[in-house]
Amino acid sequence: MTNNNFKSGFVSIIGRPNVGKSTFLNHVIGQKIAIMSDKPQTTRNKIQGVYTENNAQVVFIDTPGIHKPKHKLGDFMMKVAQNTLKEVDIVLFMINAEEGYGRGDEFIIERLQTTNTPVFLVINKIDQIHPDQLFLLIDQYKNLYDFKEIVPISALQGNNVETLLKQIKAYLPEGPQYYPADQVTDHPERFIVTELIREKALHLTREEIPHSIAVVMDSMEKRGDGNTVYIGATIIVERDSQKGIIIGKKGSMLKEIGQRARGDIEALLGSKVFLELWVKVQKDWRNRMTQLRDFGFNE
Ligand code: GDP
Ligand code: MG
Ligand code: K
Repeated sequence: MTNNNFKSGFVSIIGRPNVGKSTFLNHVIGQKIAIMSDKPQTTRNKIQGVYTENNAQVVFIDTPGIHKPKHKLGDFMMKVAQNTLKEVDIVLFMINAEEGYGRGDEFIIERLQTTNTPVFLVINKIDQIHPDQLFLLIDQYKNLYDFKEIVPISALQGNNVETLLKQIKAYLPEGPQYYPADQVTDHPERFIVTELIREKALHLTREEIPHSIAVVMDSMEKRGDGNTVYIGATIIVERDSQKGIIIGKKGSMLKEIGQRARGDIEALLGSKVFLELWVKVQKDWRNRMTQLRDFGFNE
Protein backbone atom coordinates (compact mmCIF):
# COMPACT_ATOMS: atom_id res chain seq x y z
CA MET A 1 0.00 0.00 0.00
CA THR A 2 2.99 2.30 0.41
CA ASN A 3 5.81 2.79 -2.00
CA ASN A 4 8.79 5.08 -1.77
CA ASN A 5 7.42 7.81 -3.95
CA PHE A 6 3.99 7.99 -2.45
CA LYS A 7 3.19 11.38 -0.96
CA SER A 8 0.58 12.09 1.63
CA GLY A 9 -0.45 14.58 4.23
CA PHE A 10 -3.05 16.66 5.98
CA VAL A 11 -4.46 19.87 4.62
CA SER A 12 -6.64 22.28 6.55
CA ILE A 13 -9.00 24.62 4.68
CA ILE A 14 -9.81 27.79 6.55
CA GLY A 15 -11.68 30.95 5.62
CA ARG A 16 -14.68 33.05 6.44
CA PRO A 17 -18.14 31.54 5.95
CA ASN A 18 -19.39 31.39 2.34
CA VAL A 19 -15.99 31.82 0.68
CA GLY A 20 -16.53 28.44 -0.98
CA LYS A 21 -14.74 25.84 1.17
CA SER A 22 -17.45 23.21 0.78
CA THR A 23 -17.85 23.94 -2.92
CA PHE A 24 -14.13 23.38 -3.39
CA LEU A 25 -14.23 20.06 -1.56
CA ASN A 26 -17.27 19.00 -3.52
CA HIS A 27 -15.56 19.83 -6.77
CA VAL A 28 -12.59 17.70 -5.85
CA ILE A 29 -14.99 14.98 -4.75
CA GLY A 30 -16.61 15.12 -8.15
CA GLN A 31 -13.33 13.78 -9.43
CA LYS A 32 -11.90 11.37 -6.95
CA ILE A 33 -12.56 12.29 -3.39
CA ALA A 34 -14.98 10.73 -0.98
CA ILE A 35 -16.47 12.77 1.79
CA MET A 36 -16.60 11.03 5.10
CA SER A 37 -20.06 10.38 6.37
CA ASP A 38 -21.29 11.86 9.63
CA LYS A 39 -20.23 8.74 11.46
CA PRO A 40 -17.75 8.05 14.22
CA GLN A 41 -14.60 8.71 12.25
CA THR A 42 -15.84 12.16 11.33
CA THR A 43 -16.77 13.25 14.82
CA ARG A 44 -13.53 11.86 16.03
CA ASN A 45 -11.12 12.98 13.37
CA LYS A 46 -12.93 15.92 11.84
CA ILE A 47 -11.94 14.66 8.44
CA GLN A 48 -13.78 16.43 5.64
CA GLY A 49 -12.62 14.34 2.76
CA VAL A 50 -9.85 12.23 1.35
CA TYR A 51 -8.45 12.67 -2.14
CA THR A 52 -6.46 9.72 -3.44
CA GLU A 53 -4.57 9.20 -6.67
CA ASN A 54 -1.94 6.75 -7.84
CA ASN A 55 0.92 8.42 -6.06
CA ALA A 56 -0.61 10.74 -3.49
CA GLN A 57 -3.26 11.11 -0.84
CA VAL A 58 -4.54 14.37 0.60
CA VAL A 59 -6.56 14.25 3.80
CA PHE A 60 -8.63 17.41 4.17
CA ILE A 61 -9.40 18.14 7.78
CA ASP A 62 -11.61 20.59 9.54
CA THR A 63 -10.10 23.13 11.91
CA PRO A 64 -12.76 24.02 14.43
CA GLY A 65 -12.40 27.39 16.04
CA ILE A 66 -10.38 29.13 13.37
CA HIS A 67 -13.27 31.17 12.02
CA LYS A 68 -13.94 34.41 13.79
CA PRO A 69 -16.31 33.37 16.55
CA LYS A 70 -19.49 35.18 17.51
CA HIS A 71 -18.56 34.87 21.14
CA LYS A 72 -15.19 34.59 22.82
CA LEU A 73 -13.58 31.26 22.12
CA GLY A 74 -12.58 29.14 25.04
CA ASP A 75 -8.86 28.74 25.56
CA PHE A 76 -9.19 25.08 24.79
CA MET A 77 -10.81 25.60 21.40
CA MET A 78 -8.21 28.18 20.52
CA LYS A 79 -5.43 25.84 21.50
CA VAL A 80 -6.94 23.05 19.47
CA ALA A 81 -7.15 25.28 16.43
CA GLN A 82 -3.60 26.56 16.84
CA ASN A 83 -2.18 23.09 17.33
CA THR A 84 -4.03 21.77 14.33
CA LEU A 85 -2.57 24.48 12.14
CA LYS A 86 0.88 23.50 13.32
CA GLU A 87 0.36 19.81 12.76
CA VAL A 88 -0.98 19.86 9.24
CA ASP A 89 1.27 19.94 6.20
CA ILE A 90 -0.47 22.78 4.40
CA VAL A 91 -3.06 25.36 5.30
CA LEU A 92 -5.35 26.62 2.54
CA PHE A 93 -6.59 30.06 3.44
CA MET A 94 -9.55 30.70 1.15
CA ILE A 95 -10.99 34.11 0.41
CA ASN A 96 -13.83 35.34 -1.74
CA ALA A 97 -12.46 37.46 -4.60
CA GLU A 98 -15.68 39.46 -4.69
CA GLU A 99 -15.48 40.56 -1.08
CA GLY A 100 -11.86 41.42 -0.51
CA TYR A 101 -10.24 41.92 2.83
CA GLY A 102 -12.36 42.02 5.95
CA ARG A 103 -12.20 41.67 9.70
CA GLY A 104 -12.77 37.92 9.56
CA ASP A 105 -9.57 37.64 7.53
CA GLU A 106 -7.71 39.77 10.01
CA PHE A 107 -8.65 37.33 12.76
CA ILE A 108 -7.45 34.35 10.73
CA ILE A 109 -4.20 35.96 9.63
CA GLU A 110 -3.35 36.70 13.27
CA ARG A 111 -3.72 32.99 14.02
CA LEU A 112 -1.51 32.12 11.06
CA GLN A 113 1.37 34.25 12.34
CA THR A 114 2.24 31.68 14.99
CA THR A 115 2.69 28.71 12.65
CA ASN A 116 5.49 27.62 10.34
CA THR A 117 3.18 25.49 8.26
CA PRO A 118 3.10 26.57 4.61
CA VAL A 119 0.00 28.63 3.91
CA PHE A 120 -1.51 29.00 0.44
CA LEU A 121 -3.80 31.88 -0.33
CA VAL A 122 -6.66 30.50 -2.40
CA ILE A 123 -8.60 33.27 -4.09
CA ASN A 124 -11.97 31.76 -4.95
CA LYS A 125 -14.83 32.95 -7.16
CA ILE A 126 -12.57 34.49 -9.80
CA ASP A 127 -15.40 33.91 -12.26
CA GLN A 128 -17.07 36.90 -10.61
CA ILE A 129 -14.33 39.50 -11.05
CA HIS A 130 -12.26 41.31 -13.66
CA PRO A 131 -8.58 40.27 -13.94
CA ASP A 132 -7.47 43.76 -12.86
CA GLN A 133 -9.32 43.26 -9.62
CA LEU A 134 -7.50 40.00 -9.12
CA PHE A 135 -4.09 41.66 -9.39
CA LEU A 136 -5.10 44.27 -6.86
CA LEU A 137 -6.22 41.58 -4.43
CA ILE A 138 -3.00 39.65 -4.82
CA ASP A 139 -0.97 42.78 -4.06
CA GLN A 140 -3.07 43.54 -1.03
CA TYR A 141 -2.86 40.08 0.53
CA LYS A 142 0.85 39.69 -0.29
CA ASN A 143 1.53 42.49 2.15
CA LEU A 144 -0.40 40.82 4.94
CA TYR A 145 1.31 37.45 5.07
CA ASP A 146 4.10 35.45 3.51
CA PHE A 147 1.95 33.06 1.51
CA LYS A 148 3.89 30.19 -0.02
CA GLU A 149 1.56 30.08 -3.01
CA ILE A 150 -1.24 32.27 -4.24
CA VAL A 151 -3.76 30.36 -6.34
CA PRO A 152 -6.83 31.96 -7.94
CA ILE A 153 -9.61 29.46 -8.57
CA SER A 154 -13.27 29.10 -9.27
CA ALA A 155 -14.44 26.24 -7.10
CA LEU A 156 -17.84 26.42 -8.76
CA GLN A 157 -16.62 26.18 -12.35
CA GLY A 158 -13.48 24.25 -11.55
CA ASN A 159 -11.05 26.73 -13.02
CA ASN A 160 -7.52 26.12 -11.83
CA VAL A 161 -8.54 23.52 -9.25
CA GLU A 162 -6.22 20.99 -10.91
CA THR A 163 -3.35 23.44 -10.54
CA LEU A 164 -4.11 23.87 -6.88
CA LEU A 165 -4.10 20.09 -6.35
CA LYS A 166 -0.74 19.91 -8.14
CA GLN A 167 0.71 22.57 -5.91
CA ILE A 168 -0.60 20.84 -2.81
CA LYS A 169 1.09 17.63 -3.90
CA ALA A 170 4.36 19.47 -4.44
CA TYR A 171 4.41 20.44 -0.75
CA LEU A 172 3.45 17.06 0.70
CA PRO A 173 6.09 14.86 2.28
CA GLU A 174 6.58 11.25 1.30
CA GLY A 175 4.25 9.19 3.40
CA PRO A 176 1.84 6.30 3.51
CA GLN A 177 -1.67 5.99 2.21
CA TYR A 178 -3.54 6.71 5.42
CA TYR A 179 -6.90 5.64 4.11
CA PRO A 180 -7.96 3.04 1.55
CA ALA A 181 -8.44 4.49 -1.91
CA ASP A 182 -12.06 3.42 -1.98
CA GLN A 183 -12.64 5.32 1.22
CA VAL A 184 -14.78 4.87 4.25
CA THR A 185 -17.92 6.66 3.16
CA ASP A 186 -20.07 3.58 3.10
CA HIS A 187 -18.05 1.76 5.70
CA PRO A 188 -17.91 3.74 8.92
CA GLU A 189 -17.18 0.43 10.58
CA ARG A 190 -13.71 0.44 9.06
CA PHE A 191 -12.58 2.98 11.58
CA ILE A 192 -14.10 1.06 14.46
CA VAL A 193 -12.37 -2.09 13.26
CA THR A 194 -8.94 -0.43 13.37
CA GLU A 195 -9.71 0.97 16.80
CA LEU A 196 -10.66 -2.50 18.06
CA ILE A 197 -7.33 -3.89 16.86
CA ARG A 198 -5.48 -0.99 18.43
CA GLU A 199 -7.29 -1.52 21.70
CA LYS A 200 -6.35 -5.21 21.85
CA ALA A 201 -2.72 -4.48 21.01
CA LEU A 202 -2.49 -1.86 23.74
CA HIS A 203 -4.30 -3.96 26.29
CA LEU A 204 -2.21 -7.06 25.74
CA THR A 205 1.16 -5.33 25.71
CA ARG A 206 0.40 -3.01 28.61
CA GLU A 207 2.99 -0.31 29.24
CA GLU A 208 5.52 -1.67 26.80
CA ILE A 209 3.86 -0.12 23.81
CA PRO A 210 3.03 3.59 23.62
CA HIS A 211 -0.52 4.66 22.99
CA SER A 212 0.65 6.31 19.83
CA ILE A 213 0.68 3.10 17.82
CA ALA A 214 -1.55 3.29 14.80
CA VAL A 215 -3.56 0.72 12.92
CA VAL A 216 -4.17 1.18 9.23
CA MET A 217 -6.71 -0.81 7.28
CA ASP A 218 -5.21 -2.28 4.11
CA SER A 219 -8.28 -4.04 2.81
CA MET A 220 -11.72 -5.10 3.89
CA GLU A 221 -13.94 -7.08 1.58
CA LYS A 222 -16.51 -9.82 1.41
CA ARG A 223 -15.36 -12.91 -0.40
CA GLY A 224 -16.59 -16.31 -1.43
CA ASP A 225 -20.13 -16.94 -0.33
CA GLY A 226 -20.30 -13.39 0.98
CA ASN A 227 -20.52 -14.53 4.57
CA THR A 228 -16.90 -14.00 5.40
CA VAL A 229 -15.26 -10.60 5.59
CA TYR A 230 -11.57 -10.59 4.83
CA ILE A 231 -9.67 -7.87 6.61
CA GLY A 232 -6.02 -6.97 6.24
CA ALA A 233 -4.61 -4.42 8.65
CA THR A 234 -1.18 -3.13 9.63
CA ILE A 235 -0.13 -2.19 13.13
CA ILE A 236 2.40 0.59 12.90
CA VAL A 237 5.02 1.13 15.57
CA GLU A 238 7.96 3.45 15.88
CA ARG A 239 10.80 1.13 16.82
CA ASP A 240 12.04 -2.35 15.96
CA SER A 241 11.89 -3.31 19.63
CA GLN A 242 8.18 -2.48 19.67
CA LYS A 243 7.66 -4.57 16.57
CA GLY A 244 9.22 -7.48 18.43
CA ILE A 245 6.88 -7.03 21.36
CA ILE A 246 3.79 -6.85 19.17
CA ILE A 247 4.77 -9.97 17.25
CA GLY A 248 5.82 -11.87 20.38
CA LYS A 249 7.56 -15.23 20.66
CA LYS A 250 6.99 -17.11 17.43
CA GLY A 251 4.18 -14.72 16.63
CA SER A 252 2.20 -15.58 19.75
CA MET A 253 1.34 -12.00 20.71
CA LEU A 254 0.19 -11.02 17.24
CA LYS A 255 -1.93 -14.16 17.12
CA GLU A 256 -3.53 -13.30 20.46
CA ILE A 257 -4.22 -9.72 19.35
CA GLY A 258 -5.77 -11.04 16.16
CA GLN A 259 -7.96 -13.60 17.90
CA ARG A 260 -9.35 -11.14 20.41
CA ALA A 261 -9.92 -8.43 17.82
CA ARG A 262 -11.58 -10.92 15.50
CA GLY A 263 -14.11 -11.83 18.18
CA ASP A 264 -15.14 -8.22 18.61
CA ILE A 265 -15.16 -7.51 14.88
CA GLU A 266 -17.37 -10.52 14.19
CA ALA A 267 -19.79 -9.21 16.79
CA LEU A 268 -19.66 -5.76 15.21
CA LEU A 269 -20.18 -6.91 11.63
CA GLY A 270 -22.39 -9.88 12.33
CA SER A 271 -20.43 -12.13 10.01
CA LYS A 272 -17.44 -14.41 10.03
CA VAL A 273 -14.15 -12.55 9.85
CA PHE A 274 -10.80 -13.59 8.50
CA LEU A 275 -8.26 -11.19 9.94
CA GLU A 276 -4.71 -10.85 8.73
CA LEU A 277 -2.42 -8.56 10.71
CA TRP A 278 0.93 -7.09 9.76
CA VAL A 279 3.39 -5.09 11.80
CA LYS A 280 5.47 -2.29 10.36
CA VAL A 281 7.99 0.19 11.73
CA GLN A 282 7.57 3.77 10.54
CA LYS A 283 9.40 6.52 12.33
CA ASP A 284 7.58 9.79 12.02
CA TRP A 285 4.31 9.84 10.29
CA ARG A 286 2.15 7.80 12.59
CA ASN A 287 3.27 9.93 15.45
CA ARG A 288 1.91 12.94 13.66
CA MET A 289 -1.33 11.17 13.01
CA THR A 290 -1.71 10.39 16.68
CA GLN A 291 -0.87 13.93 17.61
CA LEU A 292 -3.63 15.05 15.31
CA ARG A 293 -5.94 12.82 17.25
CA ASP A 294 -4.74 14.20 20.53
CA PHE A 295 -5.10 17.76 19.38
CA GLY A 296 -8.84 17.83 19.44
CA PHE A 297 -9.70 15.14 16.99
CA ASN A 298 -11.11 13.37 19.98
CA GLU A 299 -14.51 14.58 21.00
P1 GDP B 1 -18.30 27.77 2.71
O1 GDP B 1 -19.16 28.36 3.75
O2 GDP B 1 -16.94 28.38 2.73
O3 GDP B 1 -18.25 26.28 2.76
O4 GDP B 1 -18.93 28.20 1.29
P2 GDP B 1 -19.83 27.35 0.28
O5 GDP B 1 -19.01 26.33 -0.42
O6 GDP B 1 -21.02 26.87 1.00
O7 GDP B 1 -20.22 28.46 -0.80
C1 GDP B 1 -20.99 29.59 -0.49
C2 GDP B 1 -21.67 30.11 -1.74
O8 GDP B 1 -20.70 30.56 -2.68
C3 GDP B 1 -22.50 29.08 -2.47
O9 GDP B 1 -23.66 29.68 -2.93
C4 GDP B 1 -21.63 28.65 -3.62
O10 GDP B 1 -22.35 28.20 -4.74
C5 GDP B 1 -20.89 29.92 -3.94
N1 GDP B 1 -19.60 29.68 -4.58
C6 GDP B 1 -18.63 28.86 -4.13
N2 GDP B 1 -17.57 28.88 -4.97
C7 GDP B 1 -17.87 29.70 -5.97
C8 GDP B 1 -17.20 30.14 -7.17
O11 GDP B 1 -16.07 29.76 -7.48
N3 GDP B 1 -17.85 31.05 -7.94
C9 GDP B 1 -19.09 31.51 -7.65
N4 GDP B 1 -19.64 32.38 -8.48
N5 GDP B 1 -19.76 31.11 -6.56
C10 GDP B 1 -19.18 30.23 -5.73
MG1 MG C 1 -19.12 25.00 4.23
K1 K D 1 3.66 21.60 10.44
